[in-house]
Amino acid sequence: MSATVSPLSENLGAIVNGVDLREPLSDADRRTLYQAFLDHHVIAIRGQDGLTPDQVLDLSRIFGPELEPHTFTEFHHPDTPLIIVLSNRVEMGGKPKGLADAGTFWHSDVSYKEIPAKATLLYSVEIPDQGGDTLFCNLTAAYDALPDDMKTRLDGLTAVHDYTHSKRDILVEGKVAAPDPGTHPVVRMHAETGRKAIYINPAYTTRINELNEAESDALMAEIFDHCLQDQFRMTYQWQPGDVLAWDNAAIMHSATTKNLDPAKHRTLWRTIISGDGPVR
Ligand SMILES: O=C(O)CCC(=O)C(=O)O
Ligand SMILES: [Fe+2]
Repeated sequence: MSATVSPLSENLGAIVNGVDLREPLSDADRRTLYQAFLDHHVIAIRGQDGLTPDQVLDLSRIFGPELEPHTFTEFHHPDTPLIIVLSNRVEMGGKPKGLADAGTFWHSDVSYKEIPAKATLLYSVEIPDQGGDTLFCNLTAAYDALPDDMKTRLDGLTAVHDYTHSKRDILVEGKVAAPDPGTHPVVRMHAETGRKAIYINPAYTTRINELNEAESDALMAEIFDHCLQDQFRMTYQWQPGDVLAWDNAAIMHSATTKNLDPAKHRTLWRTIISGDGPVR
């Protein structure tokens, strides 16, 4: 048995079949998974119930050598700080089992830091029969589809990404200290594929540095309207035992867990694969 790759939707993503992640992966399968990640930006491997935390960490390292713990220590997996638990379950005594509403806005993971996350991996432990989809937007295709004059206009612009833009509630509760904002190019060049992608997002990007505030707001609104058209979008419907890995240099995503019925339980494990330097 060896890995095969087929498209997940017209606009982005791929399904990888023919792998059993409970068994050691061959080098050839690891390469196939990584190439599918570069080519399709989001990859899904289904039917992988019963993975251990170590297996999830090993799998995450296909996408980069360094994993990083989430800033929010409260929901680290009991076995390892490199896995954070996302869950709307509440344990006996009222203690939440995980982070209940991570990323319920369009964002690219950790873009607010000088060195953002290269990739993110989610492993679904339990999934409700309805709701809790994750939404994706292909920022590489959105860049390619821009008119040439807009590409020229964006060339050389930089923008500020600030954690406090969308996370004010957590900060007010005093649970985390705000990292210093990051500054990145508005259009980034993928370190491995050389493809360009738009790299601003509604959750964290506060300002295009080279423009005045009104111009910056107007240009960002125009770009977000362009990106969020149906032709660049994919909705991922989870099943238990799914592994999803995505390339934060090529897509943005949004959780929909704010709309989840509290009687329906959703629990995932999440790892963050570190970037290897500033965004270019
Ligand atoms: O729970 C989800 O659907 C996605 C959460 C998210 O944004 C993330 O894990 O980076
Ligand atoms: Fe996210």
